[in-house]
Amino acid sequence: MTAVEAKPMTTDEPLILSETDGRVGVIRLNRPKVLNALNPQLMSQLAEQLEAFDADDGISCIVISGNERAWAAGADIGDMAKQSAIDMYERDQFATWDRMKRIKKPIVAAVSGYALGGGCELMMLCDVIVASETAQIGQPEINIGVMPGAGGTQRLTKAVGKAIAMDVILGGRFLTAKEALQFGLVSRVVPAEHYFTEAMRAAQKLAKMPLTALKIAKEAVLKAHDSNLSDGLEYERKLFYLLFATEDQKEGMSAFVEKRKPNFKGR
Ligand code: DAK
Repeated sequence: MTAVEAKPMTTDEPLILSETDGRVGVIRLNRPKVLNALNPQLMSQLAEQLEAFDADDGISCIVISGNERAWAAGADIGDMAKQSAIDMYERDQFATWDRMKRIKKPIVAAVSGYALGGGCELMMLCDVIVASETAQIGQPEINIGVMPGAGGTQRLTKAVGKAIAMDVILGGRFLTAKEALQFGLVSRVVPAEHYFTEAMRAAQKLAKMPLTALKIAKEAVLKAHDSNLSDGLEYERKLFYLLFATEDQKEGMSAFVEKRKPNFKGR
C-alpha cells in the first residue's frame, strides 16, 4: 500500500494513518492507548482525509479501520468531562460529523473489538460494515450520565428496531458481532484474523464498480432512512433515470449484450 502524505498533526503520534491500495483509500484510527477514543482533533483529521479521498479521482472506495482491540470506544470522555454545555455548543462538533455524512463514495468499516458510543455512531455512518467476531457494539453513554448525540438514537433504532435499541441505549447493553449481524446492524462477521482482509476485499470489489452508479446508489439507499416509501421510490426513480446519462451505463449494457467484460471509466 502507498502511504498518503501525512496530515498536519497536533500531537507526536498521528491520530489517523492514511494509505492507498489501488483505488481504495484506507484510514486507520490511531489512538490505541485510549482504545481509539474520538477527540475533536481526530474527528477533524478524519473528516479532512475522507473529503480528500472523496475528491481524489484515483480513489473509488474508502476503508476505515481501528485495531484489533478497538474500532473506537467512543468520544474521548476525558476531553468531554471538562466541557460545559456552552463549550460544547461553541465547538460545534456536529459540523465535523455532518462533513462525514456528505461523503459520496462508499465507506467500508473494518470493525474489531469495541465499537461504543461515538464509535458505534461512526460505524453506522459507514456503508458496508465488516465486523470481526470479537466486535462488541453498544451505546453506553447512559453509564456516564448522557445519551447518544451523534445519531445513535436514530440510526441504531432504524437499523435494529425499537426493542433492541432501547435495550442497548437505556441499558448500556453491548451487542456481540453475531447479534449485530442478526439485527441487521453489520453487513458481515468474519473470524478475528480476517476482518481487515475481508474489509479490503469488499472495498476492492466496490472499487471496480462504475463509480457514478456507486455514489448514486449509496445516495438512494441512504434516502430510505429519512423518507417514506412513496417519496423514496420517487427519488430512486429519478436517480435511476440519471444513470442513463453516464458512459458507464452504455458500456455496462453493451458489454453484457456483447458477452464481454465491461471497461468502466467512472463517468
Ligand atoms: N474516552 C477516553 N478514554 C478511554 C475511552 C473513552 N471513551 N475508552 C477507554 N479509554 C481509555 C481508558 O481510560 C484506559 O486508559 P488508561 O487508564 O490506560 O490511561 C484505556 O483506554 C484502556 O481502557 P480500559 O482500561 O478501561 O480497558 P478495559 O478493557 O478494561 O475496558 C471498555 C474497555 C471499552 C469497556 C472501557 O474502557 C469503557 O467502558 N470505555 C468507555 C466506553 C464509553 O462509555 N463510551 C461512550 C463514551 S461517550 C458528539 C459526538 C459523539 C459523542 C458525543 C458528542 N458531538 C458531535 C458533540 C459520543 C459520546 C460518547 O461516545
